[in-house]
Amino acid sequence: MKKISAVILVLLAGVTSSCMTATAQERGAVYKPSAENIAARHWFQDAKFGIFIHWGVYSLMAGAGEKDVAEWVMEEKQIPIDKYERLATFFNPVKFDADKWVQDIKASGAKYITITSKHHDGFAMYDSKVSNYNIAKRTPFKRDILKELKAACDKAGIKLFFYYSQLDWHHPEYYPRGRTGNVYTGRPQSGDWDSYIDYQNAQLRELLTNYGDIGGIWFDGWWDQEKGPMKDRWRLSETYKMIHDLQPQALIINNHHVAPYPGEDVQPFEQDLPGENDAGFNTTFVSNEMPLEMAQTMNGSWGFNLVDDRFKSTKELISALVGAAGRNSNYLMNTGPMPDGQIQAENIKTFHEMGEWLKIYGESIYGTRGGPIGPRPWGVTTNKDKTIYIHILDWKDGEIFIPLTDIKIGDATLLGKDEKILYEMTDDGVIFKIDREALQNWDMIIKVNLL
Ligand code: H79
Repeated sequence: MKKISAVILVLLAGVTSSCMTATAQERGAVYKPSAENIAARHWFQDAKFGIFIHWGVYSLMAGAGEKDVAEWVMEEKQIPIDKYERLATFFNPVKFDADKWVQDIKASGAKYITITSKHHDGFAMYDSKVSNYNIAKRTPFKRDILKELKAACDKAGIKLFFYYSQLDWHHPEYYPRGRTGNVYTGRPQSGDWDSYIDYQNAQLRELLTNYGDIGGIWFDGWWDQEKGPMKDRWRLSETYKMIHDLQPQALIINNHHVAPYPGEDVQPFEQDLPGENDAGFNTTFVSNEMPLEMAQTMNGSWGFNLVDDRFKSTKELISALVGAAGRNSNYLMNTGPMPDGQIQAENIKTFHEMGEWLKIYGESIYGTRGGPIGPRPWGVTTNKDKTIYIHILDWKDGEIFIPLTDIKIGDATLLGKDEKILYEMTDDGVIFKIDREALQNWDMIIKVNLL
Protein backbone atom coordinates (compact mmCIF):
# COMPACT_ATOMS: atom_id res chain seq x y z
CA MET A 1 0.00 0.00 0.00
CA LYS A 2 2.73 2.38 1.04
CA LYS A 3 4.73 1.53 -2.05
CA ILE A 4 1.80 2.16 -4.35
CA SER A 5 1.09 5.58 -2.92
CA ALA A 6 4.77 6.43 -3.18
CA VAL A 7 4.67 5.48 -6.86
CA ILE A 8 1.56 7.60 -7.36
CA LEU A 9 3.24 10.50 -5.61
CA VAL A 10 6.27 10.23 -7.86
CA LEU A 11 4.02 10.09 -10.90
CA LEU A 12 2.03 13.06 -9.68
CA ALA A 13 5.17 15.01 -9.02
CA GLY A 14 6.26 14.32 -12.59
CA VAL A 15 2.92 15.47 -13.94
CA THR A 16 2.96 18.59 -11.82
CA SER A 17 6.34 19.74 -12.95
CA SER A 18 5.83 18.97 -16.60
CA CYS A 19 2.32 19.91 -17.60
CA MET A 20 0.19 21.32 -14.80
CA THR A 21 0.31 25.06 -14.65
CA ALA A 22 1.93 26.73 -11.71
CA THR A 23 -1.45 28.16 -10.73
CA ALA A 24 -2.97 24.73 -10.52
CA GLN A 25 -0.05 23.68 -8.33
CA GLU A 26 -0.41 26.74 -6.14
CA ARG A 27 -4.19 26.64 -5.95
CA GLY A 28 -4.05 22.91 -5.22
CA ALA A 29 -1.32 23.01 -2.62
CA VAL A 30 -2.29 21.95 0.87
CA TYR A 31 -1.48 24.50 3.54
CA LYS A 32 -1.80 23.74 7.21
CA PRO A 33 -0.93 26.81 9.27
CA SER A 34 1.41 26.15 12.20
CA ALA A 35 0.30 26.56 15.80
CA GLU A 36 2.28 29.84 16.01
CA ASN A 37 0.56 31.06 12.88
CA ILE A 38 -2.91 30.25 14.22
CA ALA A 39 -2.07 32.07 17.46
CA ALA A 40 -0.88 35.07 15.43
CA ARG A 41 -4.13 35.06 13.48
CA HIS A 42 -6.07 35.26 16.74
CA TRP A 43 -3.88 38.10 17.94
CA PHE A 44 -4.44 39.85 14.62
CA GLN A 45 -8.21 39.50 14.78
CA ASP A 46 -8.28 40.74 18.36
CA ALA A 47 -6.09 43.74 17.43
CA LYS A 48 -8.63 44.92 14.81
CA PHE A 49 -6.96 48.22 13.96
CA GLY A 50 -3.65 48.97 12.22
CA ILE A 51 -2.02 51.94 10.53
CA PHE A 52 -0.67 51.61 6.99
CA ILE A 53 2.31 53.80 6.05
CA HIS A 54 3.22 54.61 2.44
CA TRP A 55 6.57 56.34 2.43
CA GLY A 56 9.25 56.40 -0.23
CA VAL A 57 11.19 58.64 -2.59
CA TYR A 58 7.86 59.27 -4.40
CA SER A 59 6.80 61.24 -1.28
CA LEU A 60 9.09 64.02 -2.55
CA MET A 61 6.95 64.43 -5.67
CA ALA A 62 3.87 64.79 -3.44
CA GLY A 63 1.57 63.90 -6.34
CA ALA A 64 3.07 66.51 -8.72
CA GLY A 65 0.04 68.75 -8.22
CA GLU A 66 -2.56 66.10 -9.06
CA LYS A 67 -4.91 64.63 -6.51
CA ASP A 68 -4.82 61.11 -7.86
CA VAL A 69 -1.07 60.76 -8.13
CA ALA A 70 1.29 59.84 -5.30
CA GLU A 71 3.23 56.58 -4.95
CA TRP A 72 2.36 55.88 -8.60
CA VAL A 73 4.04 59.09 -9.83
CA MET A 74 6.74 57.21 -11.76
CA GLU A 75 4.12 55.36 -13.82
CA GLU A 76 1.56 58.16 -14.02
CA LYS A 77 4.11 60.72 -15.21
CA GLN A 78 6.14 58.16 -17.18
CA ILE A 79 9.39 59.08 -15.47
CA PRO A 80 12.29 57.01 -16.83
CA ILE A 81 14.45 55.14 -14.33
CA ASP A 82 17.54 57.28 -14.86
CA LYS A 83 15.55 60.41 -13.94
CA TYR A 84 13.52 58.82 -11.15
CA GLU A 85 16.71 57.59 -9.48
CA ARG A 86 17.68 61.21 -8.88
CA LEU A 87 14.85 61.50 -6.34
CA ALA A 88 16.83 59.31 -3.97
CA THR A 89 19.69 61.81 -4.01
CA PHE A 90 17.32 64.48 -2.60
CA PHE A 91 15.63 62.26 -0.02
CA ASN A 92 16.69 63.64 3.34
CA PRO A 93 13.80 63.44 5.82
CA VAL A 94 15.61 65.10 8.70
CA LYS A 95 12.48 65.35 10.84
CA PHE A 96 11.92 61.59 10.82
CA ASP A 97 11.53 60.38 14.39
CA ALA A 98 10.35 56.78 14.70
CA ASP A 99 9.37 57.17 18.34
CA LYS A 100 7.19 60.17 17.52
CA TRP A 101 5.47 58.25 14.69
CA VAL A 102 4.79 55.34 16.98
CA GLN A 103 3.50 57.56 19.80
CA ASP A 104 1.00 59.28 17.53
CA ILE A 105 -0.02 56.01 15.94
CA LYS A 106 -0.43 54.34 19.29
CA ALA A 107 -2.61 57.24 20.41
CA SER A 108 -5.05 56.28 17.63
CA GLY A 109 -5.69 52.96 19.32
CA ALA A 110 -4.01 51.02 16.51
CA LYS A 111 -2.14 47.89 17.56
CA TYR A 112 0.07 47.38 14.53
CA ILE A 113 1.78 49.18 11.66
CA THR A 114 2.27 48.04 8.07
CA ILE A 115 4.96 50.01 6.21
CA THR A 116 6.18 49.98 2.62
CA SER A 117 9.57 48.26 2.56
CA LYS A 118 9.56 48.47 -1.26
CA HIS A 119 6.77 49.88 -3.39
CA HIS A 120 6.24 49.38 -7.14
CA ASP A 121 9.08 51.82 -7.88
CA GLY A 122 11.48 49.15 -6.58
CA PHE A 123 13.23 51.44 -4.09
CA ALA A 124 13.99 49.68 -0.79
CA MET A 125 13.38 51.74 2.34
CA TYR A 126 15.92 49.66 4.27
CA ASP A 127 19.58 48.69 4.04
CA SER A 128 19.35 45.86 1.52
CA LYS A 129 22.50 43.95 0.67
CA VAL A 130 21.13 42.44 -2.53
CA SER A 131 20.64 45.79 -4.26
CA ASN A 132 22.05 49.22 -3.61
CA TYR A 133 18.81 50.82 -4.80
CA ASN A 134 17.90 51.58 -1.22
CA ILE A 135 17.66 54.33 1.38
CA ALA A 136 20.97 53.50 3.09
CA LYS A 137 23.06 53.49 -0.11
CA ARG A 138 21.43 56.06 -2.37
CA THR A 139 20.19 58.88 -0.12
CA PRO A 140 21.98 61.54 1.92
CA PHE A 141 19.86 60.35 4.86
CA LYS A 142 21.50 56.90 4.88
CA ARG A 143 19.46 55.61 7.83
CA ASP A 144 17.59 52.31 7.80
CA ILE A 145 14.15 53.59 8.73
CA LEU A 146 12.73 50.07 9.08
CA LYS A 147 15.32 49.33 11.77
CA GLU A 148 14.46 52.52 13.63
CA LEU A 149 10.74 51.94 13.30
CA LYS A 150 11.04 48.34 14.50
CA ALA A 151 12.96 49.46 17.59
CA ALA A 152 10.31 52.10 18.33
CA CYS A 153 7.51 49.58 17.79
CA ASP A 154 9.14 47.05 20.10
CA LYS A 155 9.42 49.67 22.84
CA ALA A 156 5.76 50.61 22.46
CA GLY A 157 4.34 47.08 22.07
CA ILE A 158 3.19 47.67 18.50
CA LYS A 159 3.60 44.93 15.87
CA LEU A 160 5.28 45.77 12.58
CA PHE A 161 4.37 44.32 9.18
CA PHE A 162 6.27 44.92 5.96
CA TYR A 163 4.51 45.78 2.70
CA TYR A 164 6.47 44.37 -0.25
CA SER A 165 5.61 44.98 -3.92
CA GLN A 166 6.03 41.93 -6.12
CA LEU A 167 5.69 44.25 -9.09
CA ASP A 168 8.91 46.19 -9.74
CA TRP A 169 9.26 49.11 -12.19
CA HIS A 170 13.02 49.33 -11.64
CA HIS A 171 14.49 45.84 -11.70
CA PRO A 172 15.71 44.94 -15.21
CA GLU A 173 14.90 41.25 -14.86
CA TYR A 174 11.22 41.92 -14.14
CA TYR A 175 10.51 40.70 -17.66
CA PRO A 176 8.25 39.96 -19.47
CA ARG A 177 6.51 43.09 -18.20
CA GLY A 178 2.87 43.22 -17.20
CA ARG A 179 0.39 46.09 -17.30
CA THR A 180 2.74 48.74 -15.94
CA GLY A 181 6.41 49.78 -15.89
CA ASN A 182 6.73 49.43 -19.62
CA VAL A 183 8.78 51.15 -22.32
CA TYR A 184 9.05 54.55 -20.63
CA THR A 185 11.21 53.11 -17.84
CA GLY A 186 14.05 52.67 -20.32
CA ARG A 187 14.81 49.06 -19.41
CA PRO A 188 16.07 46.66 -22.09
CA GLN A 189 13.28 44.58 -23.61
CA SER A 190 14.72 41.38 -22.24
CA GLY A 191 15.29 39.82 -18.86
CA ASP A 192 15.21 36.65 -16.82
CA TRP A 193 12.01 36.47 -14.74
CA ASP A 194 13.29 33.77 -12.41
CA SER A 195 16.31 35.80 -11.47
CA TYR A 196 13.91 38.61 -10.50
CA ILE A 197 11.97 36.21 -8.26
CA ASP A 198 15.28 35.08 -6.73
CA TYR A 199 16.05 38.73 -6.02
CA GLN A 200 12.60 39.31 -4.50
CA ASN A 201 13.05 36.29 -2.26
CA ALA A 202 16.53 37.41 -1.22
CA GLN A 203 15.05 40.77 -0.18
CA LEU A 204 12.24 39.05 1.70
CA ARG A 205 14.80 36.88 3.46
CA GLU A 206 16.54 40.07 4.63
CA LEU A 207 13.25 41.47 5.93
CA LEU A 208 12.61 38.23 7.80
CA THR A 209 16.07 37.85 9.29
CA ASN A 210 17.37 41.35 10.07
CA TYR A 211 14.46 42.93 11.94
CA GLY A 212 13.57 40.42 14.63
CA ASP A 213 10.08 38.97 14.79
CA ILE A 214 7.68 40.77 12.51
CA GLY A 215 3.91 40.68 12.17
CA GLY A 216 4.01 39.54 8.58
CA ILE A 217 4.44 40.43 4.91
CA TRP A 218 1.81 42.40 2.95
CA PHE A 219 2.24 41.71 -0.76
CA ASP A 220 0.93 43.89 -3.57
CA GLY A 221 1.34 44.11 -7.34
CA TRP A 222 0.51 40.51 -8.28
CA TRP A 223 -2.30 41.94 -10.44
CA ASP A 224 0.31 43.49 -12.75
CA GLN A 225 0.63 40.08 -14.39
CA GLU A 226 -2.98 38.98 -14.02
CA LYS A 227 -3.52 39.19 -17.76
CA GLY A 228 0.18 38.90 -18.48
CA PRO A 229 2.47 36.03 -19.35
CA MET A 230 3.87 35.61 -15.85
CA LYS A 231 0.54 35.22 -14.03
CA ASP A 232 1.43 31.72 -12.86
CA ARG A 233 5.14 32.29 -12.44
CA TRP A 234 5.40 34.12 -9.10
CA ARG A 235 6.51 30.94 -7.30
CA LEU A 236 4.11 31.78 -4.49
CA SER A 237 4.34 28.39 -2.77
CA GLU A 238 8.12 28.60 -2.57
CA THR A 239 8.08 32.19 -1.33
CA TYR A 240 5.35 31.56 1.22
CA LYS A 241 7.13 28.45 2.50
CA MET A 242 10.33 30.41 2.98
CA ILE A 243 8.48 33.05 4.99
CA HIS A 244 6.66 30.54 7.17
CA ASP A 245 9.87 28.55 7.73
CA LEU A 246 11.81 31.65 8.75
CA GLN A 247 9.07 33.10 10.97
CA PRO A 248 6.11 30.78 11.60
CA GLN A 249 4.10 33.53 13.29
CA ALA A 250 4.49 35.92 10.35
CA LEU A 251 1.16 36.37 8.57
CA ILE A 252 1.12 36.41 4.78
CA ILE A 253 -1.31 38.87 3.25
CA ASN A 254 -1.47 39.31 -0.53
CA ASN A 255 -3.47 42.16 -2.05
CA HIS A 256 -3.96 40.40 -5.38
CA HIS A 257 -7.71 41.15 -5.44
CA VAL A 258 -8.60 37.48 -6.10
CA ALA A 259 -9.57 34.57 -3.85
CA PRO A 260 -6.76 33.59 -1.45
CA TYR A 261 -4.01 31.15 -2.49
CA PRO A 262 -2.80 28.39 -0.16
CA GLY A 263 -0.14 29.72 2.19
CA GLU A 264 -1.87 33.04 2.75
CA ASP A 265 -3.09 33.85 6.24
CA VAL A 266 -5.24 36.97 5.91
CA GLN A 267 -7.48 38.08 3.04
CA PRO A 268 -7.14 41.81 2.33
CA PHE A 269 -9.55 44.24 0.66
CA GLU A 270 -8.53 47.59 -0.77
CA GLN A 271 -10.70 50.72 -0.32
CA ASP A 272 -13.81 48.57 0.19
CA LEU A 273 -15.45 46.74 3.06
CA PRO A 274 -15.16 42.96 2.58
CA GLY A 275 -17.77 41.82 0.09
CA GLU A 276 -18.28 45.27 -1.43
CA ASN A 277 -16.68 46.41 -4.65
CA ASP A 278 -17.10 50.13 -5.20
CA ALA A 279 -13.44 50.34 -6.17
CA GLY A 280 -14.06 48.06 -9.14
CA PHE A 281 -11.09 45.75 -8.63
CA ASN A 282 -11.98 43.84 -5.47
CA THR A 283 -13.25 40.29 -5.44
CA THR A 284 -16.62 39.80 -3.75
CA PHE A 285 -15.44 36.41 -2.53
CA VAL A 286 -14.97 36.68 1.23
CA SER A 287 -13.19 33.89 3.09
CA ASN A 288 -15.03 32.60 6.12
CA GLU A 289 -11.95 30.77 7.36
CA MET A 290 -9.24 33.39 7.29
CA PRO A 291 -8.92 36.72 9.09
CA LEU A 292 -9.87 39.66 6.89
CA GLU A 293 -8.42 43.14 6.57
CA MET A 294 -9.69 46.27 4.85
CA ALA A 295 -7.10 48.86 3.83
CA GLN A 296 -8.29 52.43 3.30
CA THR A 297 -6.85 55.89 2.69
CA MET A 298 -7.68 58.84 4.97
CA ASN A 299 -7.95 61.11 1.92
CA GLY A 300 -7.77 59.76 -1.64
CA SER A 301 -4.11 59.00 -1.56
CA TRP A 302 -1.70 56.38 -0.18
CA GLY A 303 1.57 58.28 -0.59
CA PHE A 304 1.80 61.92 0.55
CA ASN A 305 -0.15 64.25 -1.74
CA LEU A 306 0.27 68.00 -1.42
CA VAL A 307 -3.10 68.96 -2.88
CA ASP A 308 -5.37 66.12 -1.83
CA ASP A 309 -7.39 67.59 1.01
CA ARG A 310 -10.31 65.19 0.66
CA PHE A 311 -9.76 64.05 4.23
CA LYS A 312 -12.46 61.78 5.54
CA SER A 313 -13.92 62.94 8.83
CA THR A 314 -13.07 61.13 12.04
CA LYS A 315 -16.68 59.99 12.10
CA GLU A 316 -16.38 58.43 8.64
CA LEU A 317 -13.15 56.67 9.57
CA ILE A 318 -14.62 55.32 12.80
CA SER A 319 -17.64 54.13 10.81
CA ALA A 320 -15.25 52.24 8.52
CA LEU A 321 -13.50 50.67 11.51
CA VAL A 322 -16.87 49.68 12.99
CA GLY A 323 -18.17 48.47 9.61
CA ALA A 324 -15.07 46.33 9.19
CA ALA A 325 -15.35 44.87 12.71
CA GLY A 326 -19.00 43.98 12.06
CA ARG A 327 -17.86 42.10 8.96
CA ASN A 328 -15.29 40.24 11.05
CA SER A 329 -12.52 42.29 9.47
CA ASN A 330 -9.60 44.39 10.62
CA TYR A 331 -9.20 47.98 9.51
CA LEU A 332 -5.85 49.20 8.16
CA MET A 333 -5.96 52.98 7.87
CA ASN A 334 -3.35 54.67 5.75
CA THR A 335 -1.15 57.70 6.25
CA GLY A 336 1.47 59.03 3.81
CA PRO A 337 4.24 60.78 5.73
CA MET A 338 5.79 63.89 4.18
CA PRO A 339 9.24 64.11 2.59
CA ASP A 340 10.60 65.84 5.69
CA GLY A 341 9.81 62.70 7.70
CA GLN A 342 6.77 63.95 9.58
CA ILE A 343 3.26 62.55 9.51
CA GLN A 344 0.77 65.11 8.19
CA ALA A 345 -0.72 67.22 10.99
CA GLU A 346 -4.29 66.51 9.78
CA ASN A 347 -3.67 62.78 10.17
CA ILE A 348 -2.11 63.14 13.61
CA LYS A 349 -5.16 65.08 14.80
CA THR A 350 -7.44 62.32 13.50
CA PHE A 351 -5.31 59.62 15.16
CA HIS A 352 -5.84 61.29 18.51
CA GLU A 353 -9.59 61.72 17.96
CA MET A 354 -10.00 58.06 17.03
CA GLY A 355 -8.00 57.06 20.09
CA GLU A 356 -10.27 59.13 22.33
CA TRP A 357 -13.29 57.36 20.88
CA LEU A 358 -11.67 53.94 21.28
CA LYS A 359 -10.84 54.67 24.92
CA ILE A 360 -14.56 54.80 25.62
CA TYR A 361 -15.97 52.38 23.05
CA GLY A 362 -12.99 50.11 22.34
CA GLU A 363 -14.47 47.15 24.21
CA SER A 364 -17.00 46.85 21.35
CA ILE A 365 -14.14 46.55 18.81
CA TYR A 366 -11.00 44.95 20.27
CA GLY A 367 -11.16 41.21 20.79
CA THR A 368 -14.57 40.96 19.12
CA ARG A 369 -15.73 39.02 16.10
CA GLY A 370 -18.36 40.04 13.57
CA GLY A 371 -22.02 39.18 14.13
CA PRO A 372 -24.18 37.50 15.39
CA ILE A 373 -26.18 39.09 12.58
CA GLY A 374 -24.71 40.24 9.28
CA PRO A 375 -24.33 43.90 8.28
CA ARG A 376 -27.53 45.92 8.00
CA PRO A 377 -28.20 49.28 6.33
CA TRP A 378 -28.24 50.86 9.81
CA GLY A 379 -25.02 49.30 11.11
CA VAL A 380 -23.42 46.12 12.37
CA THR A 381 -23.08 43.82 15.35
CA THR A 382 -19.97 42.51 17.07
CA ASN A 383 -19.63 39.99 19.87
CA LYS A 384 -17.26 38.84 22.56
CA ASP A 385 -17.90 36.02 25.03
CA LYS A 386 -21.47 36.51 26.22
CA THR A 387 -21.83 40.08 25.06
CA ILE A 388 -23.30 41.44 21.84
CA TYR A 389 -22.61 45.00 20.71
CA ILE A 390 -25.16 46.58 18.40
CA HIS A 391 -23.54 49.44 16.49
CA ILE A 392 -26.16 51.84 15.19
CA LEU A 393 -24.46 54.09 12.67
CA ASP A 394 -27.37 55.42 10.67
CA TRP A 395 -30.90 55.23 12.05
CA LYS A 396 -33.63 57.67 12.87
CA ASP A 397 -36.44 55.78 14.57
CA GLY A 398 -37.08 55.13 18.24
CA GLU A 399 -36.76 51.38 18.04
CA ILE A 400 -34.62 48.87 16.26
CA PHE A 401 -35.33 45.23 15.49
CA ILE A 402 -32.69 42.51 15.84
CA PRO A 403 -33.76 39.14 14.44
CA LEU A 404 -32.36 36.91 17.19
CA THR A 405 -34.69 34.48 18.87
CA ASP A 406 -32.43 31.98 20.58
CA ILE A 407 -30.92 34.34 23.14
CA LYS A 408 -31.61 35.13 26.80
CA ILE A 409 -30.84 38.73 27.66
CA GLY A 410 -29.51 39.65 31.11
CA ASP A 411 -29.51 43.37 30.48
CA ALA A 412 -29.03 45.95 27.73
CA THR A 413 -27.26 49.27 28.26
CA LEU A 414 -26.06 52.22 26.26
CA LEU A 415 -22.30 51.74 26.05
CA GLY A 416 -20.30 54.58 27.52
CA LYS A 417 -23.30 55.81 29.55
CA ASP A 418 -24.52 52.93 31.82
CA GLU A 419 -28.11 53.81 30.89
CA LYS A 420 -30.50 50.85 30.70
CA ILE A 421 -32.11 50.21 27.35
CA LEU A 422 -35.62 48.80 27.29
CA TYR A 423 -36.39 45.93 25.00
CA GLU A 424 -39.19 43.60 24.06
CA MET A 425 -38.79 39.97 23.03
CA THR A 426 -41.07 38.89 20.20
CA ASP A 427 -41.40 35.60 18.34
CA ASP A 428 -39.19 36.96 15.57
CA GLY A 429 -36.54 38.68 17.60
CA VAL A 430 -35.81 41.59 19.92
CA ILE A 431 -37.04 45.16 19.63
CA PHE A 432 -34.80 47.66 21.43
CA LYS A 433 -36.31 51.01 22.42
CA ILE A 434 -33.86 53.77 21.85
CA ASP A 435 -33.61 57.38 22.77
CA ARG A 436 -33.46 59.51 19.64
CA GLU A 437 -31.09 61.89 21.34
CA ALA A 438 -28.57 59.08 21.68
CA LEU A 439 -28.84 58.41 17.95
CA GLN A 440 -27.15 61.71 17.34
CA ASN A 441 -24.06 60.08 18.74
CA TRP A 442 -21.51 58.98 16.08
CA ASP A 443 -22.07 55.34 16.69
CA MET A 444 -24.67 54.52 19.28
CA ILE A 445 -23.77 51.18 20.80
CA ILE A 446 -26.16 48.93 22.68
CA LYS A 447 -24.31 46.49 24.89
CA VAL A 448 -26.35 43.36 25.39
CA ASN A 449 -25.23 40.98 28.13
CA LEU A 450 -26.53 37.48 27.57
CA LEU A 451 -27.33 35.05 30.35
O1 H79 B 1 -0.02 50.59 -2.31
C1 H79 B 1 -1.27 51.13 -2.62
C2 H79 B 1 -1.44 51.37 -4.08
O2 H79 B 1 -0.32 52.00 -4.66
C3 H79 B 1 -1.61 49.97 -4.60
N1 H79 B 1 -2.19 49.24 -3.51
C4 H79 B 1 -2.38 50.13 -2.41
C5 H79 B 1 -2.33 49.42 -1.09
C6 H79 B 1 -2.46 49.99 -5.74
N2 H79 B 1 -2.04 49.97 -6.94
N3 H79 B 1 -3.05 49.98 -7.76
N4 H79 B 1 -4.10 50.01 -7.08
C7 H79 B 1 -3.80 50.03 -5.82
C8 H79 B 1 -5.37 50.02 -7.69
C9 H79 B 1 -5.39 48.83 -8.58
C10 H79 B 1 -5.73 49.00 -9.81
C11 H79 B 1 -5.84 47.87 -10.66
FE1 H79 B 1 -5.04 47.95 -12.46
C12 H79 B 1 -6.88 47.71 -11.56
C13 H79 B 1 -4.93 46.82 -10.80
C14 H79 B 1 -5.37 46.04 -11.87
C15 H79 B 1 -6.57 46.61 -12.36
C16 H79 B 1 -5.06 49.67 -13.55
C17 H79 B 1 -4.71 48.60 -14.34
C18 H79 B 1 -4.09 49.76 -12.54
C19 H79 B 1 -3.20 48.72 -12.73
C20 H79 B 1 -3.58 48.03 -13.84
